Amino acid sequence: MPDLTLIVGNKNYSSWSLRAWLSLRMAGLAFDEIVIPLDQPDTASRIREYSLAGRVPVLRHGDRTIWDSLAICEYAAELAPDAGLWPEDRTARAVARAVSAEMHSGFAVLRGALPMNIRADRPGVPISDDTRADIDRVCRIWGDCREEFGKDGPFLFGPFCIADAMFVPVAARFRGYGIKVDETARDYIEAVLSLPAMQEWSGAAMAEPWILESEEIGAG
Ligand SMILES: N[C@@H](CCC(=O)N[C@@H](CS)C(=O)NCC(=O)O)C(=O)O
Repeated sequence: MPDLTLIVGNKNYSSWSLRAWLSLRMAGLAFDEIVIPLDQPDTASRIREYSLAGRVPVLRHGDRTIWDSLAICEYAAELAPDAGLWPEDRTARAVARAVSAEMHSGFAVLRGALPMNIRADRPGVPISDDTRADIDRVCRIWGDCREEFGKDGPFLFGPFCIADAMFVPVAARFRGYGIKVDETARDYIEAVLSLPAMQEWSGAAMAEPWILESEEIGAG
């Protein structure tokens, strides 16, 4: 059994943590977890005990540290090569990597305007044109992947893969803020949020005591 520990932020708010956690879970890897709540006086010092980059998620494997969500997802794929965390087909795999990288490095407007908040049930938050453009781009990615590569399952490339882990926090945002999307996107959101592992994460998020005002848009 690998000696793995994943350090994550609050499950309700930490979208990057969710991506890494879900990849490890879907790979079938056993791991311990440590939750470090964000925006607390000791958050920075607690994260720096594990990573000088000062961000979660962080994966510890024995005395080795892997930081950054996408690097952790890649590491999970290498530890569990039979788990299918990347598509087998080379073209599908290249596109899966491209859309994962696009999520990892982009969508700053969407991420800022609609912070991940698993507990949120707030349809009707105002959406700017720039946010709508990011939403439309995400839906286009989902539609194109589903159409070209998704015939063998309900996820972007059929069976679950890292690209789904990268987009699952966006699916949670769209549901939580009642974002209007097309039918393909609606079905995809339902599929990823219904994953038992995702239900497990959401249940833990709901039970957390911390409320971060900066992330609670459209509240009250
Ligand atoms: N590029 C990094 C981003 C990680 C990141 O920004 N994590 C946030 C939480 S979701 C964080 O650690 N924030 C630290 C803080 O707020 O003090 C990754 O993909 O892992």
